[in-house]
Amino acid sequence: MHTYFPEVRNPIAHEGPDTKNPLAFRHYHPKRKVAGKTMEEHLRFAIAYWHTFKGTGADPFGGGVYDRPWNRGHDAMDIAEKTLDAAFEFFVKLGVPYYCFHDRDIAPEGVSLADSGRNLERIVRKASRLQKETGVKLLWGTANLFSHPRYANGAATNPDPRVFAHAASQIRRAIEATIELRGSGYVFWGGREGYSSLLNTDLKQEREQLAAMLHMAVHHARKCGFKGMFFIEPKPREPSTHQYDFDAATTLGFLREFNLLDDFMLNIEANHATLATHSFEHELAVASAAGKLGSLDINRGDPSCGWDTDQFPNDLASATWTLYTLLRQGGLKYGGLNFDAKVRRGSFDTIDLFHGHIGGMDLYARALLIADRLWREKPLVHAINKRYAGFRSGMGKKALTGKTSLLELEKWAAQQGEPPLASGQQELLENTFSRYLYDV
Ligand code: XLS
Ligand code: NI
Ligand code: NI
Repeated sequence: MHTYFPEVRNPIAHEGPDTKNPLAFRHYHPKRKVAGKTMEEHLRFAIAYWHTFKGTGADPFGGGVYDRPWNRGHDAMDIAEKTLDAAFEFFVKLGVPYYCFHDRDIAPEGVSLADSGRNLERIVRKASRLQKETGVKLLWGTANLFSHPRYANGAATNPDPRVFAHAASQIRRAIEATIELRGSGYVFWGGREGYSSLLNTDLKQEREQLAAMLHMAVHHARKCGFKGMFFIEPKPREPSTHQYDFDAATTLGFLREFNLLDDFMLNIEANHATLATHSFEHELAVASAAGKLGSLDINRGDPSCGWDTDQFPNDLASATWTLYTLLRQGGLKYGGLNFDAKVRRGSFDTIDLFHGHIGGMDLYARALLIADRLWREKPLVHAINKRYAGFRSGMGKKALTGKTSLLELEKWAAQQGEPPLASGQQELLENTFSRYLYDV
């Protein structure tokens, strides 16, 4: 059988923290038990098909640079089939349980809606067979509603209902492909669901159009038996100047306003948080506090570069906090940790794809061990419980449960006198966190 990654002869193995082998895991040990589950079950790693197999190295200043062996064939479908073979070889050699795709990543757009649909169906049949053969599963599917010129002014938010209808068709087929491949989620990321000028935009109507599309998508998927979760992936801008799914808080408000909260959770991406001038940790906290943290795109941005650089994650503190947040909320049921990361323009070799993912997997495996300890020993939980203890009884509790009034509180405040100043102890807690990161 043809191999696309001959440099990697065997599946990547766990060799322990001291190994110098760049094609081995130092921390990721899929079957290792942590807090009652295996590492694999906690982390639910997924490969982003678009970056890893369809990425060309293009950036805003230059076109594609990579020469991938799977990208040569006699027509677009031949290339799509080869790419799928390469992808499954990669999944198996890396040992990841999941992958994610857009419809147009796995199958090319045809000359008509029906032709595109046939292309997708053919590739889905092959993917289904490869999934059965390898045990690799689909985490989530989505539709690419941003690359084709027809979507330049939006997909669901396009002023032309004919474009809206094209998007509807793509979403319908992408949902059915996701169901066929037993994906546990379906993602909406709306890069062109936004605007660049208010002079030509009816913002109120565009948001209503988007909500109408989402309602139809849910209705269709449920009718077809989809039991998984829908996700919205917030991003503030790029490619549109202003996107309606700006950040976690904005998106939660949108879902609530249009009565979509029951079927949706959020897919939070690290790099999108950076673009929204939030930290990844902030976005995770907002989503998790609402009970809506469903899935994660674990790349990283570059604060000095204003676009979605989608680099592989390498920050242990951020990864630890991420896993701590997940342990605290009891994990992810439908989603996982999707890399949504790409190698740099100058990283021409296919082996660079392995290095990027191995590093990211090891980082998160190590973070899991630290987060588990932090969650078991609970130094931060104790500090926070102590800090808010006043609200657990007496007048604090009455206030929180709506059983008092401004007047009663005023009387109580007068009785209590000036409250003593209590330190937030941020430095102490930062030291505690660092101790777990580096010393234990
Ligand atoms: C782009 C998004 C995209 C989504 C899927 O910025 O991150 O890759 O994850 O459409
Ligand atoms: Ni993403
Ligand atoms: Ni992104």
